[in-house]
Parts: sequence; structure tokens; C-alpha cells
Amino acid sequence: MHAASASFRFSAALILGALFFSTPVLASDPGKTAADHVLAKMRLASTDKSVHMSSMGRLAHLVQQARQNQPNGGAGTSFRVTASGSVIPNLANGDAADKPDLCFGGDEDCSDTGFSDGPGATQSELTIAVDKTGQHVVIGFNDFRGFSLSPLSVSGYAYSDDGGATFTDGQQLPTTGPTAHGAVFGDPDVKYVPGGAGCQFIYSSIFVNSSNQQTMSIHRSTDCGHTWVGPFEVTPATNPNTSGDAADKEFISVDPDTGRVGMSWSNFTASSASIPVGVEIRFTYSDDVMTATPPTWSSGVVLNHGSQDFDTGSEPRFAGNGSNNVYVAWSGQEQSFYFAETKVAASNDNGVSFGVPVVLDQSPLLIPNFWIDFILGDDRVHQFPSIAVDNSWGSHQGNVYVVYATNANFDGADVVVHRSTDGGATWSEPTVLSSRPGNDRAQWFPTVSVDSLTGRVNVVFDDQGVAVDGDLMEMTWLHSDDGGASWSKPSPITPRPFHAGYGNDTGQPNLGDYNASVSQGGWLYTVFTTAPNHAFFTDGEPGSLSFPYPSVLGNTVPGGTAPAPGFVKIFHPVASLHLGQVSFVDSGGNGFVDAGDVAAFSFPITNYVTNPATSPGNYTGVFGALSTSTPGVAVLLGASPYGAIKPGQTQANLLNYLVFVSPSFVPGTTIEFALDVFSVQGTTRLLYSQPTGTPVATTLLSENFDEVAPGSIPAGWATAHGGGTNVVPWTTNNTFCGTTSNAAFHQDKIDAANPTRFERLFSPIFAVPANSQYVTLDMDVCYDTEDDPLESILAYDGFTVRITDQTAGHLIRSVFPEAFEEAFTTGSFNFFPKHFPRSGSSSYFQDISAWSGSSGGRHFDSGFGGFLHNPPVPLHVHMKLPGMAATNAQLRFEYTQDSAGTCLDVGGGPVCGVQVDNIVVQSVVTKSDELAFVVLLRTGTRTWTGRVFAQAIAGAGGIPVSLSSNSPNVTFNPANVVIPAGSQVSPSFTVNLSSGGIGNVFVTATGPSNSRSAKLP
Ligand SMILES: [Ca+2]
Ligand SMILES: [Ca+2]
Ligand SMILES: [Ca+2]
Repeated sequence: MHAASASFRFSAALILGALFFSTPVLASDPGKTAADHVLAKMRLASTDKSVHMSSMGRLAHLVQQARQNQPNGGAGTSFRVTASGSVIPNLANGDAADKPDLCFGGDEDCSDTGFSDGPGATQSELTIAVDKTGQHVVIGFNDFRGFSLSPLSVSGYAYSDDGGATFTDGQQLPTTGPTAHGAVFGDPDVKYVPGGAGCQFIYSSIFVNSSNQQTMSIHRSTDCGHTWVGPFEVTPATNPNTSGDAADKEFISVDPDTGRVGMSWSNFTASSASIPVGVEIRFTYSDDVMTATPPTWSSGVVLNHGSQDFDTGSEPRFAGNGSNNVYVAWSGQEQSFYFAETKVAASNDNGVSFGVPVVLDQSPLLIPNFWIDFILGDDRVHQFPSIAVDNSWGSHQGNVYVVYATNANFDGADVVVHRSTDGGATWSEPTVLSSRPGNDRAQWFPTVSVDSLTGRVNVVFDDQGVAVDGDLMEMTWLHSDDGGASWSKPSPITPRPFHAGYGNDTGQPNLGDYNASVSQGGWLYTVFTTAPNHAFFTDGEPGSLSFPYPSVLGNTVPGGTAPAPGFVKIFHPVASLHLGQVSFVDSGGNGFVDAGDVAAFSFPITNYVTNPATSPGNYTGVFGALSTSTPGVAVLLGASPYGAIKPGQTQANLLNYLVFVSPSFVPGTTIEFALDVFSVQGTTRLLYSQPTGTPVATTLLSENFDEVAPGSIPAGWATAHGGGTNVVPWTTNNTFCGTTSNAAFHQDKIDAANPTRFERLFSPIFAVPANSQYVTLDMDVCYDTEDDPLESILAYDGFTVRITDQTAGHLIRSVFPEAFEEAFTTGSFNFFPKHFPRSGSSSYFQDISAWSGSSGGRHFDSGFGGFLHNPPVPLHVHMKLPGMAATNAQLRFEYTQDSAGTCLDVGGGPVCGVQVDNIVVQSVVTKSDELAFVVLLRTGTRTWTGRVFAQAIAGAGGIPVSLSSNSPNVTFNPANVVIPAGSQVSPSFTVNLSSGGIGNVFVTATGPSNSRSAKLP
């Protein structure tokens, strides 16, 4: 093992050793270790099988259950179901509470924990296929706009006829075909099928048929994906054992030799099956998918007989090139340990039968496949593999590659690759493909593909290594040109880092559950879910409960054609360089970039790849060139060399970049910079957004809870019960977390047989002025609640705040700050610290990022075999929230906890709970009013006339300037001046010096933002 991995190997050994050999230390529960505690929780939660389904499979399951429970068989367009699938009662068609939505839980805006539809909504679970010319590209995705259709179709598609330069939004696949009618539920896969007129594609989806059975369907297109025929039910996926089986998460593959189409999927079994009440991995194939109506399928085989794991996420690949090999890879989650397994079954009769699956990561010599941690800003996670076969004519023909995410290095996740050179009989050890394994946070949702011309192996994945905390991420690509023996540096394919949490508001999946790629003709074609650089509170309003992102198509217009921000076609990687912490010094000196400022900028650059498996190296001859596209901003000095940058190092520009902002620049406008970086080893373009203007804040809401006695809440505030059997409202308390002043508080306590709950605290509604440029939220939080003692992000109990749009004419919706925040810090770190898991309980606020764990941090305890809490301390929270002008809004603090465990189980206490205090909401407008200089002219023996110049053209009301001197003998007439609006110069004033020498007498002009002095001449 290489040196860089020493520290994570050490921590891995600690945790793994503790898992198996620990001795108990917890006073609250003698005999219990971290692993005991969490495994007991898992057993409690494992009764709902849908918890283990894919996002769309679970949704299909819920709707199928809801329909089954409806007397009319679900003929209406509307469902309100609990998270376990039963219909919320008293909700007939036409009922006031009936909404054209699928909602879990009972909130009035129906977006708390469920799905919502609308014209703008997320696009996720990406798939892609490319025709042999490379010009016709088809993208499939979950398309939540389709929830409003009847029957619903959430299998969306887009097509390109220009090699991916632009895509046309085709909207959703049809739900009524020549042979089958039903709801089409996404979880898409799309493939090019050779033959026919040359532009054939197929598209697979989860399908709930007209008999309300959860199965699979195929659509087909013979016009390059412009129009589709289907659904055609994949009959071997329909109740292969007994009624009540549920098909989930399929992928498909096309044999390039024969045109045979294979499908593998997860069959959640009802009872009598090879794996009763478990998950079968099944495979079926069709030889007439383009020609027969309906296509016919083989009866199907089970690949994982007798498996004791939760097996899911299977993907098939035909070997091609005359081979009769087919491979299916999938992920298994061990139920009794903290480990996953990646399994591959091989067929050498083109899919008729399969051998016993091989476990790739089973050798005791290998890094154990520790469960992936949850990821800030992302919804659920998994360890589904992606598989590819080299069917080029190159020297590595026949190689099989499997990639997946594993938390073996305990930094959230790393992507690893295994290779087989003997038809899947044996596999290499994993090669870690992350830039700094063990120290680069999470890499996940990988896709692998092999170029059919060159044999290049391409791997693309989501990557949060771009920042040390928070939800910033980018898409990372790396490749191998020698059959997986060595790998390129990981490098970004997104133009800039983006926020995983942007638009993530109503439910999963937002970024997941997978991405896809095609490699051919030397090019990598890949699709993923992404988010815009700027997000705003009202995006999607007034017509939708959802934000129009994250997405692949960007701002979608049905039938419209535009570039797709979630599609990349690339041949040559950019340099593996990130921006460091950008800083500046402004000439006005108030610390803000303003109209009239000359600002000296530093743009440090980091060479972030250190992993020896991914070709780390120095960047030399580094040179930066800064430019801007923002009107009114001039780069005066835009070129600087940098010192050589070694792996892991950051270098600052050797010369400052000087930027001049026009005196007429409108403060509050964002400056968009581009830094082009050149080096001997490659080039890149690093983008950066700089806010401007000096803030002026007006308080809209202020609450410190001191006006009420402990146990009461202030007038105008309200509590609401969101879910759970016993009601425990938010209250106030003046003892938690060492405080002596009253503060809002909710306990984390086992206070019922099942203490699962969701409780809310509402602020008064506040009106944001129409001229507001942004809103800030400041408060102090303190928390000591149950988190996972073995993972860093996963947690179970805690709280968040949402901001509810109460504006007349808008749909009421409560959005997480992560959906649109421009800045969000908790104490010294960005964002929330933790993330709650998916849950089968509608009383639990699942799958969100939150304040949880201990606000005082935690420490590793080898006896416990996990992390124990430090005492909690107050942390200051600051948020910058754009796009709230002219809205009426409300804060909603939301506490949730699951059915077992409190902070006492992870070393916290003696009282567990959450506290919030000193809440201040402000509206901010910005101004620019720094003074530039003072000019004095001598007009007599002891008299001068003076003027004050501003950097910016003064805004409304002018710039008031007070005049002073270091000499008591100086008088001014007038005593103060105002630089009038529209001008940069004050009226003149006179200076009289009554006595004394003029040698060291200064005149000082003090404006609202700075001071300028001049010596009497
Ligand atoms: Ca990592
Ligand atoms: Ca300034
Ligand atoms: Ca708990």
C-alpha cells in the first residue's frame, strides 16, 4: 500500500477492529457497542421492503399499493398515500385536500416528504444511447412532470440530431401502446439497436400494468428517438413467482453481434420463491424486440439463488465480438455486518444460463466494502455497480470492468474499479480512482464504458472532493488507455462546481440514482444531473411546488431545443486543478467590491490529485489569464505566473490580478470571472462568481425567546405536529447547552413505545421588501442528538429549518435553505453537518440534510468501536438567501427522530435535544459609497477650499460626508457636505486655520463606508 493511504488504513483498522473485538464502555447501556447499536436499529427498520427498492421502484410500489387499496382501482389521477402505501383516508375525488400529487405525510403544502409534480421538476436517473454515426443521441431520465399525466409516465426523454450540441425535450413516453396500457415509472435505460433503417432505439422502464402489477416495459423508436411506440410489457418480469412480486431497477444490454436484448432486474418476492420475501436478480432476453408486436421474451432465470443479502442494482453486458459471454453485476448489502458485496454472474451461452456469482471484494487481502456514508445535499445513496466489456479490436478485447462506490477508506465513499481478463472467472483487486482516497470526501454513482473503437476505458462519477465541507460537487472523469493497468488523473467535466442541494426540496432522487455513458469513436458521451450556478427562492413559482432543477436539460421547454447542461461529449481532459480560496483587497478599503473600486485579486490554484494510482504529477510553467463577461468591469492587469504546483499543493498568483469596477456599476450585481490556466501539462478554465456592493440590512424578524417564561412560546409563534403517535411540541428552555437565557428547544427522547415523530415550530410571517437584494438568516443553534457512531454524515435525530413561501398568488411551498442558498455556514463549517436516511415511516422526516449529532463534535473511542459525542456548544448559523424580494415568508423549524436511540447511545447527554436562539432575519440592499480622495486648494494665508470625491457615482440620497481635522484650530464651512446623487464630487467647502503652523494639519472626510484625508498644502 502506498504512503498516502497510511492514515486511512489506520482508521479503517481501528473501526474494523472495534467492530469485531470491542469491549463495551457505555454507561447508559452496558454491553453495547457502536455496531450493536446500529445493527439493532437496522433490524427495526428492515420490515418495510420498499425501503430497499430503487427510488422509482419504491414509488411504483407505493402507487401500486395505493391503487390496490382504492375501490375504483386507482382510476383517478390523484393519490395521497402514507409512506407504507396505504391511502390517506377521507380523500375522495374532488375533496378539498385532494391534490394532483403523490404526497406522503400530511402537510398542507404536500411537499414535506413526498413527491410533487408541476411544469418544472427534477430530472434524474440518467441514461444515454448513441447511434453508430455519433450524431443521434437519446437521453432517458425520470421526469417528474409526468406525474400529472393519467396514467402517469415519468419516463422522460430527449434527443439530439447534431451529436449532442442541442437536445429536443421529447417529454414523456406514451402509456398506451399496441398491446399494453399502464403507468410508466421511470428507472430508465435506453440503448441503440443496430439494424432496421439504422436509427433504432429501445427504452426500458418500471411499469405498473392495467392489472396493477409492478413489472417492466419496453418502448421502441425507429426515428432516432423522436417518437416512441409502447409500452410493451416484459412478461417474464410480471409476478414470476406469485402475485405480489414487484419488479425494480432494470438495466438492459444489446448484443452487438446478434441484436439480442437482455434485461436484468430486481424481483422483490412476495412469498414462495427461490428467495422468499427477498430480492431475486433475474435476467431475460428477446430476439425480436424491434420486430414483433409485442416482443417475445425468454422465461427468465434467477442469478442469485439462496442469497442472504439484499441484492439489487443489477446491470447486464453482452461481450460481443463473437463471444457468447454475458455478464451481470449487482450489489448485495449484508444484513448482519456493515459491509456490501459486489457480485458478478457470467453466462457463456448468451444469456440462457448463468454460473454461480463471483464476489469481487471478498478476499481478506482486499479492503472490506464498508457501507457508503450518506452525502450532504444528495438524497439516498447506494453501491450499485456499473459494468462494461471491451468489444473493440484492440489488445484488451474481452476485458470486463466493474466500478462501484465503497466507503472502505472511511471518507464517505471512493470509486473503485475491478478488471477481469478471463471472462469473469477471476477479478483484480480494486483500484481506487478517487483523487485523494480517504481524504477527498464522497465519490459516488460511477458509470464505466469502453470505447468500441479504441478500447479506452472511461469512468465518470459524482465527486464532492472539491470542497472540505458543504454540498459543492462536480462531475469527475478519468480514463485508461492500457486496459486498466494505469489511469489518467481524475479531472472535472462540469464547467464549475455546483451545489448538490440546489433544487433538492421535495423528495428523492435528486442527483441519483445513477449516471450513464457511451464511449465510441474516441469520444466519451455522458449524462448526469446538474444544477445552475445561481438559484433563487421563487424558482419554479408561481405554478409549481418544485424547483426546475437539478436536471439534465436545464430550463426545459416541452418540445424546445437547447444545449443540455447535463450532457458532455469530450475527448481530451482538462488539467486537474481547482480554485483555492479567492480573496481581494479593495481600494475603497471596506472589504467589499464596489462601484469605483480597484480590487487586487488572488486566485490560488490547487493541484488536487495525489492518488498514486491516478498519475499524479507536477504542473509547471503555470500561467493564469483573468477575464470577465460582466459589463462595467475591466481587468486592468489580468496575467500572472504561478510557481510549480506539486501534487496536493496550492500556489497563489505571483502578481495580483487588478480589476476596475466602473463608478456607475450597480452594486449587488455579480461579477462573473473566468481564469484561463495554461501549463506544460495542460489547460483549464476556472469560473468564479464575485458578489458586489456594501450591504445595508433592515431587520424583518428578531426573536430571542426571552420575553416568555421557559415552557412557553412567544406570541405569533406556533407549534404543529407533523407525525408520530405522541405529540411533543417544541417549547422553550433556559438550561440546555449551558445557556441561561430562554431558547426554543425540542427534546430527543424515548418517550413512547415508538417515539418516531416530526414536530414543527412556525415563526410569524414576515414581508420581504420589493427592493431586497437578498435576505440573511442568523441564529445560534445547539444540538445533541443521535447520529451514526460509525459513519460521518449519517444521522437519525435532529432538525432543520425550512422557509415557506406564503406570497399571495404563489403555491404555498416550504423549501430547504439548501435548495437555493448562496452562503450557509454553521460555526466554522459550511452547510449542515449530517443527513437523515430514507425511512418507511411517514412520521419521520426522511432523506434530508440536517443539524444532528453533537454541535461540540465527537471523538473516536476504541472501546465503543465508534465515535462518542463531546458536550454540545452553541454554533452561529448564517445564511444568505437570494430571490426573496416581494415575498411573504415564514421560518419553519422541523425536528424529527426515528424509532430507536437518542444521544445517550452515542455518548451524549445527560439531556438530548436541539436548541435555537437569537434568530434574526434581515433584508439586505447594497450600496457603493466609498470616498476616493480629498482635494484642497490654498485660497488665502490661512484659508483653503476643498472638495471630496467618491469612487462611485452617488446613489439616491447622495453620500453624506462629515469633515474633521487633527488640529483643534481648524473650522469648516459648511461643517459637513453631501455628494449629490448622480455625482462623484461634493460641493466645495472652506477650511480656516485660526492659528498655528500648517505643517502636520490634515483634513479628514468621513463617509458612510470609509474615510479619506489630505494634508493642508
Ligand atoms: Ca473519497
Ligand atoms: Ca469596497
Ligand atoms: Ca433516534
